[in-house]
Amino acid sequence: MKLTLIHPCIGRRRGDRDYIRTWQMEPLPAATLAGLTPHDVTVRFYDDRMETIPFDEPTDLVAMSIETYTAKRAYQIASEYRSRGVPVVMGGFHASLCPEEVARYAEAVVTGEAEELWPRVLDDARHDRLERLYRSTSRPSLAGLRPDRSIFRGKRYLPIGLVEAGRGCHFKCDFCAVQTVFAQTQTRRPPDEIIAELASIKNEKKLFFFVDDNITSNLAQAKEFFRALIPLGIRWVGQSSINAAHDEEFLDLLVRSGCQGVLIGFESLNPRNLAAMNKSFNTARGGFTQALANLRRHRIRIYGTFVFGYDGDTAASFDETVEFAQEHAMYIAAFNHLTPFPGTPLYRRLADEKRLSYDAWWLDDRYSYNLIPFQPHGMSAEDLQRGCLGARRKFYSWNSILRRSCDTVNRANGFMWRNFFLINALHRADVSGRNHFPLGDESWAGPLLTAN
Ligand code: B12
Repeated sequence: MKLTLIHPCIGRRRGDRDYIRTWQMEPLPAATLAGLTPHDVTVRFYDDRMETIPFDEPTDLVAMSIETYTAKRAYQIASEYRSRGVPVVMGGFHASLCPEEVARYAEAVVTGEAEELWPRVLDDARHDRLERLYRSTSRPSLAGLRPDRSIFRGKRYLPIGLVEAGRGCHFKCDFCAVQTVFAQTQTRRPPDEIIAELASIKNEKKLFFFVDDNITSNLAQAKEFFRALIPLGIRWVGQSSINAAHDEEFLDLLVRSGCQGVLIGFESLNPRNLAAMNKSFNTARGGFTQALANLRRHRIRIYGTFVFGYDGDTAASFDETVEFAQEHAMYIAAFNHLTPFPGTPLYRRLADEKRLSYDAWWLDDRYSYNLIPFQPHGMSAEDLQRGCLGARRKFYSWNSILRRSCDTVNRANGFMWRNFFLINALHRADVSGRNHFPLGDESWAGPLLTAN
């Protein structure tokens, strides 16, 4: 049996081959599926972000992982294969959030995690009896997880090793697809298995990215893992909630285990906005100022993420927020507009308030990256869009990059300082590169092939 795994891109401008460089990392969902696939199945993998998919190459089954932003492109790719008689299976976040929609463009849809279901799906495909919907009803154990990274050989990824230590987060932020899909639960891999995986790829990567939604979701387990990590001597970055920054033992272990920086979702400087998104825990124990001072004392670099468009935001919010990120000399930062992902409490609230501007923004031909898919309060959609773009331009201006590069934490070691310039330059280029990036390939012609 021949299986073709595809990682779809968000889209592509007509006639263009370029894709957003800062997003070109090794996709773990594909490696995870390859690792769960029996050895008698021949696996091929194509990354739509960086190579042309050979639709005419013979294959028995195509499998794709789809996110809301990549759904439209995935349906285009599926139409190509399905018109050639090849069955397509889709899974991933968007499939879990809207299985009915996805089922229109695929022979089979898998919701939730693949670990327990994937062998059955393959067996059903082999015997020509694919079911329309496979639902993972409980959280599988992550013990024994072995992503197969051989599928990435020869491709042009950023030189960062992506590894999972756990999945999910216990917080209930109203905008977050993760809390919806994993029902506010978190599962973790046994530390010795993560260490073995890291050791096997340690020589190929200079920096690791633990892709956990919130590596500190269970602080006690995180500490146990960081202790086990110390002897390995790797450099790593990850995503954390701010509450962990108030725990001295945690911060100490973070540094000793090789952590170079953490992504923290600050989201907003406005407590009213934080309350609306169910993220008031951000203001606990001295809030941002105290947390940032603690992180600075331990020389942890910050990737701050901010969101604009909650009802408390005004025209002044953009400058205030960028100045805050600059004042704290954040290594990098993201300034995104609020995005209603289907299935989230936020999406339901905006739908109830009749504030969504499209039936399904991710499929609408009028929609492109950075357009605001809902009606904000306190400013127009255009002002919100301009404000986000302006914030990114200001934070990634050469002046701001240079000033932040002089910060003692950002230049605390040569490796991260050299990378500071590289990463900031990439993000600077992507500010314009992302703007109005199309969803779906603009040069793809023809109607999407639906199942019924
Ligand atoms: C790492 C990461 C990134 C990396 C990209 C990594 C890469 N390889 O290129 C970076 C930082 C670049 C990134 C960028 C973005 N990301 Co991101 N990212 C993640 C993160 C944290 C981890 C992804 C991962 O590798 N997980 C490990 C894999 C193994 O787990 P998994 O994806 O859950 O897969 C399991 C199941 O879902 C299922 N499954 C998945 N696919 C398939 C397919 C089949 C056929 C089957 C059977 C099963 C199956 O089985 C897997 C194993 O159990 C996720 C959150 C998360 N928990 O997944 C967000 C997440 C995927 N990102 C998200 C978003 C919004 C984005 C951006 C749009 C952000 C932005 N505005 O800039 C961009 C878009 C990039 C793009 N698509 O081109 C959202 C997507 C939400 C949604 N509704 O689609 C997520 C869920 C975060 C969130 N909190 O909402 N991201």
